[in-house]
Amino acid sequence: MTLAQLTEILDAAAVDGHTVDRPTDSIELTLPDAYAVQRAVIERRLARGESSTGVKMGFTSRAKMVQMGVDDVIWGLLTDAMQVEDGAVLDLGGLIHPRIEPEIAFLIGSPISGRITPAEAVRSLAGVAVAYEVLDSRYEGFRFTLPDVIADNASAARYGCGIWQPADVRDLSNIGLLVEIDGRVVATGSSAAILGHPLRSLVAAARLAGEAGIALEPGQIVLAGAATAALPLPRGAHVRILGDGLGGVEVTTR
Ligand code: OOG
Ligand code: MG
Repeated sequence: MTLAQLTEILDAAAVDGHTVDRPTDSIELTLPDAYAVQRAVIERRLARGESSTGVKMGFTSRAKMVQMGVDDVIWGLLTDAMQVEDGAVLDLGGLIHPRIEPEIAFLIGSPISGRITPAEAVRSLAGVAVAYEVLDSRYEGFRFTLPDVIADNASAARYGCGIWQPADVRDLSNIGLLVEIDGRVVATGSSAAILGHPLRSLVAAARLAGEAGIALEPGQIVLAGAATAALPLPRGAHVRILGDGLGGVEVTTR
């Protein structure tokens, strides 16, 4: 299997919602190869008319590293087709085995790339919001190695953000996060779970952008990574994510 073939296979799998074999079961896939495939999959989507909306960080919390059995921070690329408006109904029809996780989202206000400090990261922001990510690994049972999941765009499927709040007026180090499904609290966590401070995830995103030879641009979003393990997302559910002093975001599935 060539990288071009793998790109086509993973693109089709994400579009129609079917599982595929893990590439590392049959070929050797280096991390740079895996990122090249991830980029090529997204380029196919952009060529079909989608637009880039930012990046998502993965495995920035211990809860996620332990749940998925990997231990390196990665990223995936977001497009407008993955974006869900706050309060909207999300059709899970095209997804395989969706999971939802609570996140903190950053809105970029001025370009960042390469090595920056947390203080520079916060100054680059136009806003911060409570968010969720809907994951849908294209591998059976959400089982993968690091190169597999990177090639599969870090399991990205959908995401939604609450109302943007000013980022520089509050301490983001320990924001309590709560996930409710149908009015019942099903998970709680803290933004501190994200690399000890979610701004570190933004710093890591800028570093990965620098390594990829790009910048995170004004208007783009950075999902900082989940603060808890991901939860199975059923149809017909009303999910609400609340962040202490940061508002919330809601979605209803069908
Ligand atoms: C990979 C994506 C990880 C996060 O927030 O840590 C991720 C997966 O768990 O399938 O999005
Ligand atoms: Mg995530």
